[in-house]
Amino acid sequence: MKQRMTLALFSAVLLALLPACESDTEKTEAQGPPPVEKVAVPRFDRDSAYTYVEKQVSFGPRVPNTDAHRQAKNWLVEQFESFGAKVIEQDFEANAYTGEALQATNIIAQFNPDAKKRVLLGAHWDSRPFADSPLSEERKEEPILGADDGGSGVAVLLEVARQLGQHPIGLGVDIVLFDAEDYGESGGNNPDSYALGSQYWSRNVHLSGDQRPQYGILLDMVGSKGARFPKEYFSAQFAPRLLNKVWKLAQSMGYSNYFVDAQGGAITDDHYYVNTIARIPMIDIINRPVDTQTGFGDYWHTHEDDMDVIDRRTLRAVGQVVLAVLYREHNGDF
Ligand code: AHN
Ligand code: ZN
Repeated sequence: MKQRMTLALFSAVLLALLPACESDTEKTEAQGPPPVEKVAVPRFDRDSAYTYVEKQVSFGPRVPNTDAHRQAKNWLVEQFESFGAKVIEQDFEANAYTGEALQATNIIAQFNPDAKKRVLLGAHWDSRPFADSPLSEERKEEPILGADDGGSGVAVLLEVARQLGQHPIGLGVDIVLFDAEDYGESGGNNPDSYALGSQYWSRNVHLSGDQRPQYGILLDMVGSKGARFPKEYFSAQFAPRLLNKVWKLAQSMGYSNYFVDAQGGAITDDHYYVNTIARIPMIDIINRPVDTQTGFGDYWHTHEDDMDVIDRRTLRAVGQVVLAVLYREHNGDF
């Protein structure tokens, strides 16, 4: 008798509790997924980014099929892994316009590899095998250090990755360091001889379906003193809304001296192939000074492209804008 009473009481309590649980589930279902935990935009450490340029340059020119290239690759992979990223080495053989077969690797660092909503960030990690700018006067057959041309974009993305490791967000981020970007034929008649890594990646995207990145940002020559980033032509053609949003954000952060309100010329850079082959809208942040003979910095494709051209303030401006895009995107404020 006593036992039956207890059971009845127990059932009554259970019944009283059940509807409460049910209505709780109904509530969350009606409201959709829980709101994301907002995360403040971390501070981009320009000194850290600067040391990442120095380290790359210390290997020597990062030209495919050389020891410096292999050593730099191993170091880059280690760095990303130490920041908690999942790293994919996408190896491929590239046919250079010279006839050489290049052993090349796109280095892919993923944060939140299972997340659906993803953003792509890119830069090229190789450096040019010749110093063949029309302004170049010495050792034109020798490879360049590429502190800015290659090194700066990679350094900014390494520091962004370090911050992502320290201040986690739910957004999926795919950092792709393209190889064999700068092994192309000078003169402008053979643009497809450049950007071999991004052409390969765009035909072999490491993600599919609902995981494909929604948009991308490419960094190329983002570290020199007084750099100027007009709105590059293909970026304006393929990703006009993203381009204007990023420039507006940069200007609101006080970086209008770098992110100028001006139309820039077309550059067949890595983003061109990501846009046309992978069909992911991607913009290019690239230094285009006003009054130079080449349209790039005077150090471009010369041996002057060393640590002396690098300015921490430029690295910071670009890095802080990239971080603002990612964390605002995560927070729903971009
Ligand atoms: C062309 O010159 C056709 N594209 C490569 C742009 C570049 C060279 N970026 C860095 N170095
Ligand atoms: Zn170059």
